[in-house]
Amino acid sequence: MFDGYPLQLMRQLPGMPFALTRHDRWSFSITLFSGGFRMATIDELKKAVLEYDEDAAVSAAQKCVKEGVNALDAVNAMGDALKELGDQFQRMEVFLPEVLLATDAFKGALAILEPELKKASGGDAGAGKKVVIATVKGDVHAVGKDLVATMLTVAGFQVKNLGADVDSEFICDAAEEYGADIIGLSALMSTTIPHQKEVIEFLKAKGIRNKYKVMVGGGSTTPQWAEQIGADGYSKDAVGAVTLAQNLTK
Ligand code: B12
Repeated sequence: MFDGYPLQLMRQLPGMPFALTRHDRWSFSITLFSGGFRMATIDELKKAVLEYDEDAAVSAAQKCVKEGVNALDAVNAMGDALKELGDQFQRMEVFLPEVLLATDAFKGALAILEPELKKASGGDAGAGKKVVIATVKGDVHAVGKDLVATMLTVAGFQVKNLGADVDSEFICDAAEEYGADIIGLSALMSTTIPHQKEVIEFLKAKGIRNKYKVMVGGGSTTPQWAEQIGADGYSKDAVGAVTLAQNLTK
């Protein structure tokens, strides 16, 4: 590549470094460095979610797969986009329909990235242990809980996803029926985290608290809250949830 005239101009475009090489008087070539290239694709994906554009998110996710972008980095970037959108929502710069469309964009792209997440995971961390997971009563936020369910599944756990806005007693009964080792409880609102406590109280009342490890997560929860309600663990994200689940079932 450098066999022509020794003229090499390095340039740095925002997020995309490249080298411009002159071969002879008439010909040049441009090399895009893959790090920057991949970064640009992740940025594209994040932008698509921020702009609640599902088609753009799906095609950016496809590009990520083609370019071998780390699928987890891509998923995390989409999570950041949703959080950013949440801040915009609080400032009343966007409204519920836009946020809802953004979650569709997230889900569409996640479906493309899921097989890559599977490939990247060792696949046997869960060793067939069973998890029942739900977003608690009164809370419809499902994206984070679904992401945790996906990551647990690709790590080899058997996961029964009960959905969102799920009644506390129903969660306990489902855990019994499924023969779960772990109950995962998601709550994103300060008004709904008390239902995490309620599930634990139901387990106690039924005399089955010790049959299960209970892990909690979601925006409004904290490690202190988990301790206060007598949960067995807390994780702030899906990757941590896998490690936590693994530790809880050792
Ligand atoms: C998307 C969204 C919605 C969507 C949900 C669509 C869906 N099907 O999920 C819609 C538009 C429906 C919605 C509605 C509402 N929302 Co909303 N929403 C959001 C938003 C923007 C993003 C949430 C999200 O998906 N994040 C991306 C995922 C990947 O992150 P995550 O959920 O945090 O999950 C990660 C971790 O928390 C953790 N985790 C999650 N669950 C679990 C479980 C376990 C067991 C473990 C271990 C870990 C874990 O791992 C996940 C992956 O890394 C947040 C903003 C924010 N900052 O969170 C507001 C937010 C949560 N919403 C909020 C509010 C107020 C509402 C509404 C009340 C608005 C209204 N006026 O109607 C309603 C609630 C309706 C109801 N009854 O539930 C507030 C909550 C405030 C509070 N602290 O109480 C927030 C924080 C926005 C804000 N800044 O005001 N919302």
